[in-house]
Amino acid sequence: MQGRGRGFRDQRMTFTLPRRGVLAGVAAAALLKPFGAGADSDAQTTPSLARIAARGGRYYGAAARFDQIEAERGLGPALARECAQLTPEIHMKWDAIEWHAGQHSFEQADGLVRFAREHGLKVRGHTLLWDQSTPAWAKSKILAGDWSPIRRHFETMLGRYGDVEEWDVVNEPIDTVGGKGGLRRNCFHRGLGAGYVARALREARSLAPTARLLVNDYGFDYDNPVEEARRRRFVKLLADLKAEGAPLDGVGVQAHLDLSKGPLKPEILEPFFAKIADLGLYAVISELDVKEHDLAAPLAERDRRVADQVQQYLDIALAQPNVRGVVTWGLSDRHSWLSEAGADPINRGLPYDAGLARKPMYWAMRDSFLRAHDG
Ligand code: 9MR
Repeated sequence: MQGRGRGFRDQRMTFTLPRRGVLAGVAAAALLKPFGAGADSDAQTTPSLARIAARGGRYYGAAARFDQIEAERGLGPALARECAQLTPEIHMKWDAIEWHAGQHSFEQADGLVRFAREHGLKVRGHTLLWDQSTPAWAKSKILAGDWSPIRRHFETMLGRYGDVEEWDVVNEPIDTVGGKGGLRRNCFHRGLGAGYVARALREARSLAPTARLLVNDYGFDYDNPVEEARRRRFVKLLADLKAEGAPLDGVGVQAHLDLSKGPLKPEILEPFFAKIADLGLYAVISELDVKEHDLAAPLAERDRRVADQVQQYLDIALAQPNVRGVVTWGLSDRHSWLSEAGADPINRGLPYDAGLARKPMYWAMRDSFLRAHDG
């Protein structure tokens, strides 16, 4: 999937914004700016998403790539302005760090960490264990029952990035369709058994005594049988981990929203977050974005649908005291994983458009934070 997201087309168009607070006029002006045209004129005066989120003790962050920050004028300043935190979209994954056994490539991860530090941003660790980003050499050892590559990888990452306060330790362990007992048949499960999640948490804790340790997964958002089963199995996994004393602090709820999946329902989502809270865990909305359903609809309508979905989701999520942060999976549509290379039109499921102007999803997020925090 790497290298996608280049389907850039100038999207400067005029349309009527839905009401988005007092800044709607400013937003309309921002929508007309081309990518890299410099800061929006209001950028210095409008509180950023990070500052608005911080009013409720929460953080706002975005997934980012150092190569894109270097290549795209305007992206770095926008990230630095809006975010309190960056999640490396790919650079801290095992295959990005150690494609060949013992040969480490830290340049991109270090670059992102340096950029974050220079701008006073935190970094979320993403992700220590994910089947899809495990290099082939490590997979074959793990499949043979060997834990030692995991231990060494954790030592490397938690040692080098000791400043990181929050780690996705295990990514995407749930699979209620093709899994075994609802757990994904990944290399860890197949080689090491279902106990790998707890063992990974313990290993991480031994190397990072003060970091917050999370399990991160997707597919919990909608009212359908598959996602209902996924919610149940996820909560059971969390309960089992807590019951056996595994050092788990929180969960990442990815929230890759999808407009083809129907309405979001408070009666589905609220109990889900409440069950997580009952286990003494906090939650981060860790990869928020929206996959569009009808890319042929008029632009204003597309943006309205995306913004409405985000607003509905965040109004529910931010009413939960245990939701501590929101991360969008990228800042600008130009770099979204949802737009394959050359896609035309591109998906518009992030707060900034491809020209790096704020769009209705941005104002929806802002309004949800304000409603949750200021009443
Ligand atoms: O957005 C990421 C994409 O650029 C990478 O090619 C891919 C593989 O490393 O990972 C994508 O991010 C995924 C995240 O790490 C875990 N949840 C699903 C995300 C989208 O696939």
